[in-house]
Amino acid sequence: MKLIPSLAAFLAVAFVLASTPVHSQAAQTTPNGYTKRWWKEAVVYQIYPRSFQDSNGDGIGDIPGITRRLDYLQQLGVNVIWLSPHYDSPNADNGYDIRDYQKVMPEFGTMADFDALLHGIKQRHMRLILDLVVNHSSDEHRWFVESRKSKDNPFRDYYIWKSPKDGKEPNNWTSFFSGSAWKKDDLTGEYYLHYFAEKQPDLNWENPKLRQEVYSLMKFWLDKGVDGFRMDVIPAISKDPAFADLTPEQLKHPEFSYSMGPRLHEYLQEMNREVLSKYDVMTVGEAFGTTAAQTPTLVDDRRHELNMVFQFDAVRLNQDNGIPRHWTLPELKAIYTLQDKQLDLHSWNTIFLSNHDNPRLVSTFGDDSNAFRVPSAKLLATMLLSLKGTPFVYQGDELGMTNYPFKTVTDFDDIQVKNYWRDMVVPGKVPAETFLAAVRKTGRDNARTPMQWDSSPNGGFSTAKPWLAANPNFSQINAQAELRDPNSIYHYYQRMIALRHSTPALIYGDYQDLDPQSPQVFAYTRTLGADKYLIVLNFASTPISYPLPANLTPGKLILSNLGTSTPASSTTLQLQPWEARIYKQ
Ligand code: ISL
Ligand code: CA
Repeated sequence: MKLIPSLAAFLAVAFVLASTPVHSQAAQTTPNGYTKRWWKEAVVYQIYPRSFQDSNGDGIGDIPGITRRLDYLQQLGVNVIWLSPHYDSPNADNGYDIRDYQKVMPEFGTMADFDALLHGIKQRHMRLILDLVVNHSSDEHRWFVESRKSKDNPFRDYYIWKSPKDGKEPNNWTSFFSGSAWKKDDLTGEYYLHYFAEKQPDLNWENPKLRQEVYSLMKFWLDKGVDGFRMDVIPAISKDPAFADLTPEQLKHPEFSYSMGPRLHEYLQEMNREVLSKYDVMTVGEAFGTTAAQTPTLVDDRRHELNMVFQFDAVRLNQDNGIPRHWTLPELKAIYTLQDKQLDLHSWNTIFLSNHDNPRLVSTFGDDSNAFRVPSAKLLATMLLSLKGTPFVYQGDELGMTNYPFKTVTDFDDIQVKNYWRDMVVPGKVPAETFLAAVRKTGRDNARTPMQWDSSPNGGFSTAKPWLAANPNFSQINAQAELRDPNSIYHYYQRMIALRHSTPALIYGDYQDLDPQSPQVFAYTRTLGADKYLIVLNFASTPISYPLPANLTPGKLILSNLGTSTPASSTTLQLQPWEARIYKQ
C-alpha cells in the first residue's frame, strides 16, 4: 500500500509517542528544582477493606462496599486510594498472609467486583495502589504447600529452610509476633523462617525463580490498570546470608537488623528494571526498621528503586515495642526536620501519623477528650496536609475517629496481641492489667474497628455483627453527622485537601521550622519562589500568647481551624488550645 508521505510521517511520529512511556516525556520542574510527578501532588487515602463497608450483611467489609463509597472519597478530595490486601488469604494476619496473589479474598468479593471498583476509581479520575506483600506469603500458598513436602521439592528454595543447630533453632532471631522467628517442620526436620506469624513464612529472594514469580504477579495487577504499590516490609526481603545470631542489643529492635540486607538494592533495581519502569506508577516502601539517613538510598530517583517510603520515626514516637512512651513536640519537629534534611531534590517523603498498624491519630497525637477532639483533629490535619511529602490519610481520621475502649484481651483480634498475651501474660511474666493498659493505647486494633458511617447499629458499617466491635461512640462520631455539619472534621479535611491541591508551595515548597525548641508551638514556613506560607500550630490544651519568631508578621490569614481571625499586623498571636492557622506571607 503506497502511503501518502505526510501520512507516513504522521504515523511515524504517532508510533514514537505511543511507545514512549508517559513519565519519560519532558517533566516540568518547580522553581526550587523538583521534578513534578503526580504522586508527589497526590493525597492518598488508606482503606483497610475488612473494616470499611460491608455490603452483603456478613459483618465483614468488602469490595462492593468500597465501590459504594467512592463518591464520599471523591468529595473528600483524596485522589489516590491505597487498598490494604484484598487477595485470597486465611486471614491469620488479616490479609497480610497471602494464599493466592492473583485471586480476590472470597470474603471481600470477586475479581469482577475488583474490576468494578477499579473502573469506579478511574471514572472519578482517582488512582488505586495495592498492597504488595512479598516478604512472606501464607503457609497455605501452593508454593509453601509444595516447599514443605520434601528437601528436594522444586519449590523448596522459594522459602528459607535451615537445619537445626545443636538440635534447636538455627539462630536466635525473634518474630515480631512473639517467640522465635523459626518454626520446625517435622516432615523434613528443618526449620523455616518467619519474621511475623508462623503462618507467614518468609520468601527466599535469593531464588531468581521466586523473584520472577513476584514480578509476574505485579504485572498481572499493573496490566489491569492499577497505579502502583505500597510494599509491605520491603527492606527486609534481603536476609543476612550468614544468618548470624543477633546481639542482645540488636534483639531489642530486630527490625533494624532484618532490614537493608546485602542484596536489597540489587533486588529493588531489578524489580524496577523488569516491572516498574515499564509503567507510570507510584511505589511506597513500608520501611519499618530503617533510619532517616537510609531513606535516600531507597528513594533517590537516580537509583531507580522506590519513589517514597514510610519511615517510622514519627509514627512510633508514642511507643517502644508497644509500650507507651511520653513524647514531646520538639521530638516530633526534629524528626520532620531530620527527614527533610536527608532528602534532596532527587528524593521525596511521605507524611503520615496513622495506618492500620497504629492507634488512632487524634488519640495518639491530639487530645480525644470531648473538649479538644475536634480542634486537635483539625490541627493534625493542618500539619499532615501542609508538610513536605505526600500525605497519607487513614480511613476514619477524616472523622476524628478515636481509640476503642478495650476491656479484656477477648476484645482484641490482632494476632500480635494474642500471641504476646499467650507468651507473656498467661505464664505470669507480665501482669494482665499492665499488658492491657499498654495495648489499649498502642494496639493495632484501635485503627481496625469498623468505619463509622452513621448512627444506625454498628455505625452503618454492617447490618450484621461486625467481625470487630464498632466503637460505641459511633452515635456521635460518624460520616453522616459530619457531612451535615459545615464545621466538622470531615469538612475541614476537605478544605485543607483542596487548599493543598491548589497551592504548589504546600506541595513542593521548601520547609523550615521557625522555632524547633518551642515545647508547645509548631511554627514553620513553606516557600516556593515568591509564595511563602506560615503555618502555626498550638499543640496543647492550653492557650498561648505566641510571639512569632524573628519578628515575622503573619500576613493574610487564609485558614484557621477555629475560624478565629487576628489583625495581620500583630507579631504576637493569641492561640487558643489546639488552634491551627495558615497565613500567606
Ligand atoms: O507491630 C508491628 C511490628 O512490631 C508493626 O510495626 C508491623 O508489623 C510492621 O510495621 C510491619 O507491618 C506490615 O507487615 C506485617 C503486617 O502485620 C502489618 O499489618 C503490615 O503493615 C506483616 O505483613
Ligand atoms: Ca461483607
